[in-house]
Amino acid sequence: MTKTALIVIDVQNDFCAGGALAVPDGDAIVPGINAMMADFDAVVLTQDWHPAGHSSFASSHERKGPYDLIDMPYGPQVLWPDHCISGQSGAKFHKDLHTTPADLIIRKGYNPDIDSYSAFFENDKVTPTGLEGYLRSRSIEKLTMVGLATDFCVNFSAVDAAKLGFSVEVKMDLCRAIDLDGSLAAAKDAMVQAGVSLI
Ligand code: VGL
Ligand code: ZN
Repeated sequence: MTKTALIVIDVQNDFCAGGALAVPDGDAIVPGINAMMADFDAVVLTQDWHPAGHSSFASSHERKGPYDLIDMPYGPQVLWPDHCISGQSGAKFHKDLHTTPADLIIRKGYNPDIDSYSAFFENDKVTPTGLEGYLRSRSIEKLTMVGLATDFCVNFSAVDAAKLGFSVEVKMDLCRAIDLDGSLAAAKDAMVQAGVSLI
């Protein structure tokens, strides 16, 4: 039997109602995610986890505001409001998300100079988080992804996983998007192009 994992992307306070980078209707997905956890061989939760002053924060750049685009050494980067600062309440999981069933909690975005949308690689596309090794050493081949935000961290995680050779599906009704300038439509195209099933 093919071994499966549920990958729950960034269901954290700052991406939910009242958070610093609230994704519209983000909280709505929590009960459905909890209900799916028992159906998988492994459950992995990811946590966006930035040091204060992170290079993806608009506040770290002069004359820039949230949602401006800048060029970083690794390519274009959207600037965000300060969010998911390590150890602070905004970085904690949504209070209703079940964390007990998680086999692994993986953090990303802790490198001050590089953002990390994907759960597999930082935005330089080469620095690994270690998640690939974890899944392979547990012989997991099929991934179902849910969480926040569809057009950023879910998208980048799903595309990287497909490129690495995992079978990947994204359960769209258990994701919510930020949707900046058509980013949701672009993300759907990118995922489909990479061979991800949107279900
Ligand atoms: C995310 C923007 C910045 C996400 C994380 O989880 O989609 N988006 N950091
Ligand atoms: Zn972030």
